[in-house]
Amino acid sequence: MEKLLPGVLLLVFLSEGMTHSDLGGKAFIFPEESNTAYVSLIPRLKKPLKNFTLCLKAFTDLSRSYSLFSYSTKSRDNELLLFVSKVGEYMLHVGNAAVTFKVPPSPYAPVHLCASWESASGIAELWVNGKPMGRKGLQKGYYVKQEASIILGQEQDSFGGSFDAKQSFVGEIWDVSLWDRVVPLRDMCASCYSGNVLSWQALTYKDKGYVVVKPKLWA
Ligand SMILES: *[C@@H]1O[C@H](CO)[C@@H](O)[C@H](O)[C@H]1NC(C)=O
Ligand SMILES: [Ca+2]
Repeated sequence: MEKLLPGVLLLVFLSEGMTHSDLGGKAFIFPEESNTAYVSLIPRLKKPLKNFTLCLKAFTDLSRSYSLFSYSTKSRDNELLLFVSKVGEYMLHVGNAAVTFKVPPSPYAPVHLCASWESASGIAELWVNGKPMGRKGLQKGYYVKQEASIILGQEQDSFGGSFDAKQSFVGEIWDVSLWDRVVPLRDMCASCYSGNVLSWQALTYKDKGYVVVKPKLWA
């Protein structure tokens, strides 16, 4: 009986317009600016996150601010947020606090981003295209709450909503993965995208508005 449960849950999701799919080799394209287009990701998460590693790849030619990964809970809209405030400035938010990483700007090229955070020390790392951008500390001792609304394409200012077109993502995102541990990023391979919380190869998601899935253009 217990073994049947994941299948039953999946059917419930699918009946609500969810897709469960191996997106290996594919990307989400957000073709135009809006406050209506987004992809909602369903995590496999049973406990709060004491540690995490988030990786994704993206291409955009935006020069304004935009959200790359917006994970909200009912009490904190920026529970786990990866946000670009301007070209070359990446902000990682944990529990509504934030640190900024300055990255040599290389606009108009695809990026492979990995961010990790450890509760015990509060230390956050950002790696861009396999290179470290330093370490900063925030929210030492905090746990990232588990009842999440995870959205690509828009930045949430409330649980599942309050989007601003001027913070929307326009471009392509692929190979999104989330682990419930700190994965050593020095060894992170470009094709590692099977996180145990979110896996690009077994992704449960729901897309809304103008979002297109196509074969990816970059590795
Ligand atoms: C989180 O990371 C710390 C140190 O890196 C480790 O000691 C701890 O067991 C981890 N906690 C979980 C729940 O994985
Ligand atoms: Ca927000």
